[in-house]
Amino acid sequence: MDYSGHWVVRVDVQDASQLEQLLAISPDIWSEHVGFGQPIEARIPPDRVEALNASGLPYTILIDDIQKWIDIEQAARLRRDATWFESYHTLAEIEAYLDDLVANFPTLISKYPIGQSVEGRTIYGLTITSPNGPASKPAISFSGLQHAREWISPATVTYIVDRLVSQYAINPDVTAMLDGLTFYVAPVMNPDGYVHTWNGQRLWRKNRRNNGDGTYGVDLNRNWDWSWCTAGASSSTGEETYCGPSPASEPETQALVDYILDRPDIVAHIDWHSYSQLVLRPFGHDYVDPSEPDYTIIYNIGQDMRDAIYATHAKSYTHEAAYDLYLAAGTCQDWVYGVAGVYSWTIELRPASSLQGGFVLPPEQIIPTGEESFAAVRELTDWALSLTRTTISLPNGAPSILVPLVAETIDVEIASVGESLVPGSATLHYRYDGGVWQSEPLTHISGSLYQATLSGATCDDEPAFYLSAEGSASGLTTDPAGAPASFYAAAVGEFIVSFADNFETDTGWTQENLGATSGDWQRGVPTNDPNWAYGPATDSDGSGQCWLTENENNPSYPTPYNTDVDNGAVRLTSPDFDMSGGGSIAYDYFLRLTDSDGSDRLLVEASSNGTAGPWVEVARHDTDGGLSWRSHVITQADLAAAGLIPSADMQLRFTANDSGTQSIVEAGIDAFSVTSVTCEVTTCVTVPGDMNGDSLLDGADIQGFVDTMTQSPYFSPCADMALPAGAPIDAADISTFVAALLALP
Ligand code: 0X9
Ligand code: ZN
Repeated sequence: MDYSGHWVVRVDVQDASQLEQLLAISPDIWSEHVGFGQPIEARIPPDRVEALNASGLPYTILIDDIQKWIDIEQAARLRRDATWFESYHTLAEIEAYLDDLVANFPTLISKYPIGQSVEGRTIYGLTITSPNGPASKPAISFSGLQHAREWISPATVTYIVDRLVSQYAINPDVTAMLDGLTFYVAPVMNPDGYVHTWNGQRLWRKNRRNNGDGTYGVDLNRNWDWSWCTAGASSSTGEETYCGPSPASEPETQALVDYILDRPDIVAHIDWHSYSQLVLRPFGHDYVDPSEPDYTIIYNIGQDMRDAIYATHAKSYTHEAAYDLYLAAGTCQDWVYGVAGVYSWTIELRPASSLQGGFVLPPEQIIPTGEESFAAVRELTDWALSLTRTTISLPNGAPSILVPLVAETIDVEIASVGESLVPGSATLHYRYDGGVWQSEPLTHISGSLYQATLSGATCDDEPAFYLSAEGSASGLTTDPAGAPASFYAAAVGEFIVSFADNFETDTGWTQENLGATSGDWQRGVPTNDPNWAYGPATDSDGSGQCWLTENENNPSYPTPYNTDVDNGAVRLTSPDFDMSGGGSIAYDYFLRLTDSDGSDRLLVEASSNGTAGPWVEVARHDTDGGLSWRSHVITQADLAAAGLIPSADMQLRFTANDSGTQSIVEAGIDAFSVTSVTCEVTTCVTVPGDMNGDSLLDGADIQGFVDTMTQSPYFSPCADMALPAGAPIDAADISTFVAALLALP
């Protein structure tokens, strides 16, 4: 209830009729004792003032606006500890403070675990919204403290959270923000690192992963799966920007990945860092910008946030692309926009430079930093509050291959924010023959989850599909965008490993020395030479043997030893393998480099014409992987991009090169496999009506038969009961099929 304009008045009541008059006008007598000849205090709502004046009762106004007093009271209650934001706090203090907020405002904020750090600490998430407003609110998410030493980050995020919950129903802006939006907040993404900075290592940046080589920590803001470790990041464990052994290898990163992907209502994200006073928009891994219409929206919001910050305390923040600062790959901001499709920014908070303390910002600046940051968030919410959007996504992806004659179910997520989904508008559009699109409604499972079913396909089909839905305000949307011109296409068949080599036997690989003075490729069990700290301890797939650059197990040497490639290149070439049906090539590789300037590398080339070539580059590994094996897949798309047409006469070769200054180049190859797609449905030719391919005609074939007869475009030649199969199926096949079933013993 809003008491704006409500008065409290004092009336001297002389007799019963005056008392009656007052009781008729005021809904709420404040005095405890009511009688004649004594003053009575009563609340008068604004719409009763006229009646009060008309009554002729003499009165004095004691309070002219009750709401003002309530506001003051609330503000005081909420600032339970006025000094909280005047100093930085430990992890335990921050968590206790948030628990307190939850206890005080249980209808506005909740706190829950979203993951665990390397050292087993809980990473918390907060949901902040009001019980009022529409059912489908757009959401904004924040991540704080990826970098342990940036203490102003969780302080600012906590300030924003505090203000959102404590000003709700007091400040109309905040009320609108929580009525119209949801906020998902991870205030401390890197709890281990934060604790470490409170235990004497004030300038620690990374998480607290034990890298196993005496060094600690992965830079979480280089660990996200977006162009991972390709620029402005290091694969050396001891570096401040160590990207980790693989994308999202760190539980802290993964926790946030899941947190964001599980919440399709998120439309914008801010990753809070310090320092330099910057508002950074994507991308940062390379000199590329988001495409339109996103770019203009992201750009304009960035400008508005910068201006709002300046308007608060006249602090100049620079708004620019992240790549303008420096290239850095595998950052949160790029992943959030690039993978999750959520508009995202990195905000680097105060101070402007290290002259003002750098990461060690004086605590009296927490509140002003919080205030200007709140102003930036307020700008962002202005955009989000007017957003109406319906998005379709496939949480488990689109099938790239359909097993012949088997129906495939696809999960579809349809999320509407700021609007509702037009009932019955969720639709699958499909065609198997390149012709006209057919459509059928999706099946609603629960909440925003739907399912589409692609019926079974035959080998010569070319299944294609897309999805559409309609938002009540935004209209029709499709996935993929731009459908039906673009659509999902699937092959029909099954993946089979057509060539696999664990290097336990000689399958015909050849080694060639291109002028190196050492490091010839050799097949064998890694010697794990105690005097050579650069080789792998074991092979990758556990079979025992692999190929390594100089791995001497020659009995004529006193002890097994290992050494690397020097002063030139050594090449390992595969035997022929068949990829005429298309497919992909996978292998594990070991690459220890002490000079990662790009000239030392393991070059991977393919030929679709055997040894004769031409040889075309299909991959280039030039980052140091420490003592770990890594995996790589060369997809059919990679081959196509390199201009190679898969053939029955494929070969791959690996060239390890030590050029320029002499340095360590130790390379290995293991777990080599070629996977191709084949499609064969032949069993029904010998057993008409064998729909499931088990070479029997029995009750298990009934469903497939019915599907084939009833679900266009489900067509299986196996339903043709007249041999040879493949002729058109017709009603005569139904009676033959039924008769054959009835004749079963
Ligand atoms: O390097 C980072 O992770 C961020 N700066 S910080 O000083 N807080 O460490 C900035 C990342 C911004 N992205 C790019 N420059 N690509
Ligand atoms: Zn940072």
